[in-house]
Amino acid sequence: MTVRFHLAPYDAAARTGGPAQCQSGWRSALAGEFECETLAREHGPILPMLLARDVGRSLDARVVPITLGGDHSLSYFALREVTSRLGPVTVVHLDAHHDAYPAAVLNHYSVFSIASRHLPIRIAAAGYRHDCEPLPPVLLQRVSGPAYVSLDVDYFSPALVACVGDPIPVLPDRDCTLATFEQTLSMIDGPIVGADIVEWIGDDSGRQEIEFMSRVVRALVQRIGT
Ligand SMILES: [Mn+2]
Repeated sequence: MTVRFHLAPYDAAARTGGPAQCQSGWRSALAGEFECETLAREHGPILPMLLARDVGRSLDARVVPITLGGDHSLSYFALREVTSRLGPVTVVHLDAHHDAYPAAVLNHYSVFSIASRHLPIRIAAAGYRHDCEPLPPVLLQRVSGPAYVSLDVDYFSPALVACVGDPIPVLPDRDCTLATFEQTLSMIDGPIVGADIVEWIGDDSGRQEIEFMSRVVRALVQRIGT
């Protein structure tokens, strides 16, 4: 096994609650096929620290950690473990939002302004379309060297993934689909050393959306394994 999932039902750094309600959604999407460590939501404020510990253990075991959120602030804790062990990485960030608002505190919309200030990362983004110059659904340039994939599921068209806190319609001729996600993965030349899939309110999802997320997970695992 080359990957290990870390299920982190946490949304205390989100503007509205929701992404902590994801455990049954993720379990259905993983369909018992993949190794998954689940943290208890009741851990509350220390859950991000426990996630960091577990991600660190996976990295030490030479396993690629994939965090299943939970809100986007969790990416900071995973990235801190990844960069402290492996050095600089390119974060391939797929999201409808840039999540880099300047803020004094770490939360789900400031995560990449804080991470860029404190961690050795550079960001290669696709899919942004809210409160900024829109970006195409696929990376514009190839990524070399170690990469970390951070996928906020509101990257996808709300027609595909509706159970998110702040769905943003896709722009005409710029649909964000499984195909554009896979094309973005194919733009990564180096190894994927870690990943997260966040901001999914999976417990509210119906069968179709769960099956879609299952395909997203498989596409990511397949790319990591190659
Ligand atoms: Mn987002």
